[in-house]
Amino acid sequence: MKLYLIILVLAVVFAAGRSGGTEIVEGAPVLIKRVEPAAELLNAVGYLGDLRMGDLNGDGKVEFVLVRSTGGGMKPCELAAFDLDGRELWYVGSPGRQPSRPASLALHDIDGDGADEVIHFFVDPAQSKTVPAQSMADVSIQIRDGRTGKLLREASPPELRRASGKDSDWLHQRLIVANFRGNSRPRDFLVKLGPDLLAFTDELKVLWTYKIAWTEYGRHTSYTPAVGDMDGDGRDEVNGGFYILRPDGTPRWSGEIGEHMDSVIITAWDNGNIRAICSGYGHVLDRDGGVILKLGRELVPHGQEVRVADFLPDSEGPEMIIRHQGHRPDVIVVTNKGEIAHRFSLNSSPNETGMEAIYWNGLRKTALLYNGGVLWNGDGRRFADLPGLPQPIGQVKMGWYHAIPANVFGDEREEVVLYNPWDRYIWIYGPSSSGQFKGYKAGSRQYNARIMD
Ligand SMILES: [Ca+2]
Ligand SMILES: [Ca+2]
Ligand SMILES: [Ca+2]
Ligand SMILES: [Ca+2]
Repeated sequence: MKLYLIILVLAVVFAAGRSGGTEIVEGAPVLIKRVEPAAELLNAVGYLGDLRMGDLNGDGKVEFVLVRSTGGGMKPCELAAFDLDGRELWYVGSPGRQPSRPASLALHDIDGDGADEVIHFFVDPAQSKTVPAQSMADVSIQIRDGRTGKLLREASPPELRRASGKDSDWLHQRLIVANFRGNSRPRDFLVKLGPDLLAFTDELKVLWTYKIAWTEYGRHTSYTPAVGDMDGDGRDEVNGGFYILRPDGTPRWSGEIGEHMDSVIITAWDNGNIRAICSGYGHVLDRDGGVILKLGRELVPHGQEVRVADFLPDSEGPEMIIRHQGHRPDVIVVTNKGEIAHRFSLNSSPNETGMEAIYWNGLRKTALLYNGGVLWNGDGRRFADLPGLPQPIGQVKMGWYHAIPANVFGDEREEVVLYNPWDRYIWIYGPSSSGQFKGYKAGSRQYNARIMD
């Protein structure tokens, strides 16, 4: 507690210095905590690798699990759990290298007992010598007890083992928590393995599979599909940009509607209607693929990232911020009436990705946009630089600060949890606050954090 206070005071002093020595404005960012995992968890590589957060023991405080991989970064071989003070909770596997991100790891309370389980792929080193990186023949899916790391379930069904793919379409094997069966809480999950979508139950049974028809670079579907209930029946649909699937994996619609379908969402858009948001050419679709909005190729030649939140206080409902020219800092802000409200350039970050909506002022208030260590207002005014955050280290364009929005300290406003996979620290920034923290509660913004597209 003492150390925490010292860090807080230092951060406040630093923030004051950055803003020219004037007094701290309400909501100005402060570094609440910098987490450094115990040295033995960094192994010889000295960096985190990919990371997820959750409540592994149900005590209302956040813990972390890091993952490193083999097989060209695609096959997790090492997991380590640690708490906010960097203390090791458990470790399994053998030393790996930097995983391709987002790695196949999700923290979610799949059995509803208040503590998160760890769902992940894991390679069998005995088999991996003969299996190429573009194959899953040596990989199993596992569920572990978050408290101890103990293996609860493991499966290696033929649908997983025979999956293979190529090029960038094979990367980004994110596990996405979903509710396909209409349970009282999400107990299923989804993964895209190149051209194959696989849906699993909490028993690790394959619920369904779907074969994607588009796999060429620039013309393939979203790296990470999105899940959400588009018709209000309590079961999630899937949006992959070129397809919308029913909860049983059959298509409601499919079609090639734009190049560079890098980023997709299912969320409320116009008058509370739940829509499929698709970055390629800036599309908003209804649940049958009907076009609600199309910004078009001229405006959005390469829709790299799209985020939807209430970014503008004077415009009713949510807006879309879309990074519209690929790996560049240019964004446009579009209202749910289809009007372009603002165009501006974000600060540059090494990979020119990683923007995220942050409910910095509270969940029902205007959101900010995080990008590369800076918080932006939706109208293009720079809100604040996060004080004390060093320049990212790591390989060219690969070392940058990945963001998870979460309420972990202070009052009920969201903080931003940052990590660079090539560095050793986790940085938690929040609005300066004297409010009461009522405990961490995970939602889809944490267990299905975007991190990157
Ligand atoms: Ca905890
Ligand atoms: Ca649990
Ligand atoms: Ca539904
Ligand atoms: Ca908070």
